[in-house]
Amino acid sequence: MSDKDLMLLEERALSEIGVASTFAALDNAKALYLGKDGLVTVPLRLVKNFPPEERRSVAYSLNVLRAKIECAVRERRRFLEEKQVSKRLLSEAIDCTLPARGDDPGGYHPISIVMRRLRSLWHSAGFHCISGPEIEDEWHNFTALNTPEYHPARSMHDTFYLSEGGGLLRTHTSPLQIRYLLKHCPPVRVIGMGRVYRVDQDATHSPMFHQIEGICVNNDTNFSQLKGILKLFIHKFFDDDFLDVRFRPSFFPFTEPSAEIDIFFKTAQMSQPQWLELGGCGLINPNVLSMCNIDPDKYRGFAFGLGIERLAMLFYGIDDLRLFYQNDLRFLSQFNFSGFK
Ligand code: FA5
Repeated sequence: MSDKDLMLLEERALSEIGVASTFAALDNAKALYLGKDGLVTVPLRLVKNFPPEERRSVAYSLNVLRAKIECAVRERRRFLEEKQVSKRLLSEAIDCTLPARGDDPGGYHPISIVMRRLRSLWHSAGFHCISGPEIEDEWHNFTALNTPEYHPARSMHDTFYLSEGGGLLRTHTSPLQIRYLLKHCPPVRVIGMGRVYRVDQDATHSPMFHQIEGICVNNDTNFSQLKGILKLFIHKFFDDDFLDVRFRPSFFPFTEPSAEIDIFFKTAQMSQPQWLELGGCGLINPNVLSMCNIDPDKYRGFAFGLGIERLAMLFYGIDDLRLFYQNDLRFLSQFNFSGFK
């Protein structure tokens, strides 16, 4: 191999390595010259066949060339690495001079707005607010509410049972009656609100929804008081003193007599007003009072339970309850200038 051949080989190798623009191209260039069958490796291997007087100088020149190529590869690799880092830094740079994303302070969810309004309305009627656990036991959710095991009413409340500990997600807020009455003597006048769970899902039913429970126990509580206060509440809530309210006979194991509360209402989607159900109510069943160690001969009570999503849907004219839980800001942001505070 002549000096000229070596010079040409060096020129070609250094120029190919110098223009390699990716790590893969650089590896290929290195392999072409220094790989197992590379253009420098093969002559180096064959040096032993050269005449003795040439062998030393050819081997020396090839080794120098190999060292130069290795050095050029190292330098090019460092260059590519630096380029990669600066590209990344540039793409991840934060421009502190850009305007902020917006000054939207956020707001209450429509269900929270309605719950705040409910709390304030009932508070003004002398009811204070209580709360209870969402994970209940069968005794508080069913048995103490006069719904013994195998009672057909339990099947209507098919719920989510916990695999350990025998707990379940409460199907209604009525266990609050038991929890509160076990610890407090009459007179009692409270409301409780919160999440409840059922195996239900369509445009007007959700597997998780909210209820408000009202409980009143005293020695002269009666059905007229229940009707009066619910009617007053509905008129105030919908801000309409002429709204028709109907108490339709019904059945709940924990109240006797029991009724469904309906209002004659027209939403934007309806051509005619219709009777729409808000919830259930009744006089607390004497068995429930006895379960809570309250003498049913001395005290009587009323209770009611209303669906909060139902109230919110009617109030705002929303026809699909699922909208409340899709976290769509275009929907949610409409409620924070509604006048509710
Ligand atoms: C009850 O849950 C009784 N605990 C109410 C009660 C309390 C009666 C105290 C007597 C005394 P009901 O299953 O009907 O009743 O539910 C009450 C309201 O919750 C319904 O009228 C409806 O407004 C709402 N509701 C029921 N299921 C759903 C659901 N899956 N999604 C949204 N709202 C619902």
